Amino acid sequence: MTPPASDLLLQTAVDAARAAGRHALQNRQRRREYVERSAHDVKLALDLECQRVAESVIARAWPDPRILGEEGGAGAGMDELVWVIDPIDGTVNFSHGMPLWCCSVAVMQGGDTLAGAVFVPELDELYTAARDGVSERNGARIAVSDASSLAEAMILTGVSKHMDSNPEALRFMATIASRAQKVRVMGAAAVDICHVACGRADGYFESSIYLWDVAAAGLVARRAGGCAEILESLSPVHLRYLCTNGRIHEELKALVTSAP
Ligand code: LIP
Repeated sequence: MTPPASDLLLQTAVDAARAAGRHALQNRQRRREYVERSAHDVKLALDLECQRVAESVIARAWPDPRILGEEGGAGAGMDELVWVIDPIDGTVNFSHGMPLWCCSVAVMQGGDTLAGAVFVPELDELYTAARDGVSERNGARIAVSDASSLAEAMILTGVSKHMDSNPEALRFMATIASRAQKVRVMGAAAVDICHVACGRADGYFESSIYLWDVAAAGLVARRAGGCAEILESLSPVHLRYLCTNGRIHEELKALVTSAP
């Protein structure tokens, strides 16, 4: 199936991410209404509500959409459009009142992201890209940094919510920290990757992350001149993922793929 024009898809992704973000922001006082809690993660009533808000915006524009996201959804054939939603990426940040969290909406077909929007409500920043366009923040074009070695690079990373069964994130962090200028853990993968896209950071790596965390932001980074790739698929939606400004890509990739 030939996909619809990417500007139409992007507009829906923007509308859905903004609507979900507004809902979360307006209900910030309910940020500790937990649906589930585990040692290193939370699921909030607002995660579920924001997912429903995003889905209803998408369904108004594209009837009977296929949805895949942190809060559930069905698989789809290679040819079908799939809307990939993370209603609140950085849920733990959000639950503490930390402003680094976002709503991420991507539309994919056969493994390619056609358009994506990442809305960071508390910074009032909207990152967008379509696969045949440029990346923008609040309508202004953005570009990756020009750092050309790890020694001058700030690398963002994350600690898996499955820490207990998967402590390797800390080993990766130690390895990267020994070579980069600085390593930071900010707590919201999509925001991290958008920060690489606009040059505030030079790279992002996570050993255990999900498709809905990276689908929209990865396209934003690519269309801003960066390089984003799945290093390993741990399942169809569970990934080892690397995104950089392009210039440090091979150096960081060699480091994380040879890390003990
Ligand atoms: C979170 C990520 C974070 C990562 C966590 C988690 P959530 O997403 O964005 O950077 O380190 O493991 O996956 O669960 O808040 O959408």
